[in-house]
Amino acid sequence: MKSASTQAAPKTSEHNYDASTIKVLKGLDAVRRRPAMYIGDISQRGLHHCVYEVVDNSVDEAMVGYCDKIVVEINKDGSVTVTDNGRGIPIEPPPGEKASAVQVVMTTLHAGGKFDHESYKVSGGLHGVGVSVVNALSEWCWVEICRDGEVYRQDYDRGKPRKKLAKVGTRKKTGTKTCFFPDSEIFKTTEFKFDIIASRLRELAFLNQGLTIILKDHRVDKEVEFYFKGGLSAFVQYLNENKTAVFRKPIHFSKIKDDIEVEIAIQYNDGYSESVYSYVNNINTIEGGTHLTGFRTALTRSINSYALKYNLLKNSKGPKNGKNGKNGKGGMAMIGDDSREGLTAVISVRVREPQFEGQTKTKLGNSEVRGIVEAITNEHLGAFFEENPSVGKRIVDKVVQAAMARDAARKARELTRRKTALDSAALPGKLADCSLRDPESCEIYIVEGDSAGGSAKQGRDRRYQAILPLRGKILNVEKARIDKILRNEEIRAMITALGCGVGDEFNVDKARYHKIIVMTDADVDGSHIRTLLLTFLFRYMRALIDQGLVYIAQPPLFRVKHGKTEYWAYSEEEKDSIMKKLPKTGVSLQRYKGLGEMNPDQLWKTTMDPEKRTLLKITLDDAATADHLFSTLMGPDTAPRSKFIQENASYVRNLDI
Ligand code: 0RA
Repeated sequence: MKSASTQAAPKTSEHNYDASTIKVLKGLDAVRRRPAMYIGDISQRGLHHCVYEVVDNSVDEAMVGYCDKIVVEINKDGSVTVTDNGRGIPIEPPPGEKASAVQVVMTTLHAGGKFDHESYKVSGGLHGVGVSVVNALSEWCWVEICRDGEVYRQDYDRGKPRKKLAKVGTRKKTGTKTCFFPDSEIFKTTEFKFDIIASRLRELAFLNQGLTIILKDHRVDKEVEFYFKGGLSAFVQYLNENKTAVFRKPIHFSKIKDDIEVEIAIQYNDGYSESVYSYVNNINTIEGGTHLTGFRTALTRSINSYALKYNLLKNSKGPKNGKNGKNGKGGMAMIGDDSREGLTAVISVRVREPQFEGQTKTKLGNSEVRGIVEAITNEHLGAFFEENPSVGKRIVDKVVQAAMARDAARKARELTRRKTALDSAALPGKLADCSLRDPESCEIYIVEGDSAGGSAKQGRDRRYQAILPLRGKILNVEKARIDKILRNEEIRAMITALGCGVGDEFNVDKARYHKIIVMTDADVDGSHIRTLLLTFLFRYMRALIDQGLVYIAQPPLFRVKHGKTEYWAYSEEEKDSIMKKLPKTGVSLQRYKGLGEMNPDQLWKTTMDPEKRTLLKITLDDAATADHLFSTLMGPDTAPRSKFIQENASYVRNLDI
């Protein structure tokens, strides 16, 4: 990477070195020196972040009501074009500037300020760093603006304008078109993935009711259109698509109070897990925050008061007046968790100056938001239950069942505790633990099958690698409630080995290992077991995934032997390229179907040795898509599963690795 000082200054005006040019060069240089500071990382994630950054600007224009269509194109040459039908970025130089407003936006860090849209801008997190960052990290980039009947265009190389903004044509309509080609000097990969971009665009279309977003992939001639008349209602229906809803139409309301916009949609399903997604200014707040707290408090309270008012808890046989509280009428007691079993909801707020906190800066900190969300939710749910008593009763029924199951689960958990207390170190017998105790340096391999488990036990470095073999299939947690899940022996072994508890008692800080590595065979069964394990971790130990502690081992698919030399191939392509390089004679090829076919030494060398192995970290950039996927793959219905697998055969393969 070259620094600006070694390159000629661009001719952005007659005065090559005026103050604003120097500022621009310094800015570009800072971004190119430390790209990760601006876009998170320089891998696939950061690359796609660039697309989101450009799209966000068009979405901002949509949020203020001037744009209803955005087209994103992945071009044959690997560049991306984003087109909107908004007002177009202003042209006139801003006060005190010589360059066009377009140029200022495209070349100045955080050009916001004077151009502010008066919309909800983001402070913190990765979003909102500005399109100038994308420009700086692109080998080339151009913008075309249609405004006042003219078409204007400017081209850039690594963020520097080639020439001044120029008129290149005429057009009646208005809008902005931005095209960028990511710089391979910066990014580890420059290949855009259709599915990754599609997930984010779908999410944006759900969050911005009535906005049409089209994604076209010209590399393969593929196109999708996202437009949701129902907005957040459509979002929760999508999340519940493969589940059975308890009532048909989601409860959906929105209100603006003290300059804070709140929109919420709720629908229960007959399952047991909670799928609540919260957003601030279109950003998924994975760690929650004040908006989520306000919502939860109000939800529990509204259901509870409705149930009490109409005496709906009175005759239930649930836990009464236990340590979890009384309801004062002699009926059963419900707690917050009960009101969230089978709950699917999306909470979207728009806040002018959001404060993001937490480990991943995805937790809303603004305290004023809690009360506002709580008040709006209370008000709307209260009214809704009065007007829709049959839905209200169905929800209360659901919550009562959850409360009874909670009681059963508590008993099951106590049983687990008593039983494990009898064990020597309270750890499952089949766990081969490591000798070190510091979680930071310890890892656990969760291995499919006793025979592979045996090889792993012999092959490992026992100082820091623990092995937990699981026998056969584990329980599908999408189809079972927590009390049943807790009775499953394989799951119990996993819970005790990991050490961080489960459900209400889950505490990620207690994890005994900081790498949890799922190692299964490279066949259909193996991928099924892997999905089952990941579903369990996703539903019941989510923070492990959020904190990046969950990995997938990558055992080789082939061994190519040439004389005494062994080569390992982790994909068909790799095998072919190894075979091509070797003379035809004296080459033997072995395909590994299962981990059990490798001896301990081979397993160590290929899959477990930290010096040589590759681990795939499970990340959740897009929890809502993952949720939909897990419910598709693991839900009670087999039809959507086969449909999905047929339609996405290659995607499933990718997803599964
Ligand atoms: C500032 C002011 C105005 C429009 C925009 C920004 C704008 C920016 C982007 C970025 C991508 N698409 C965009 N569309 C609009 C409006 C100025 C006016 O016409 O009054």
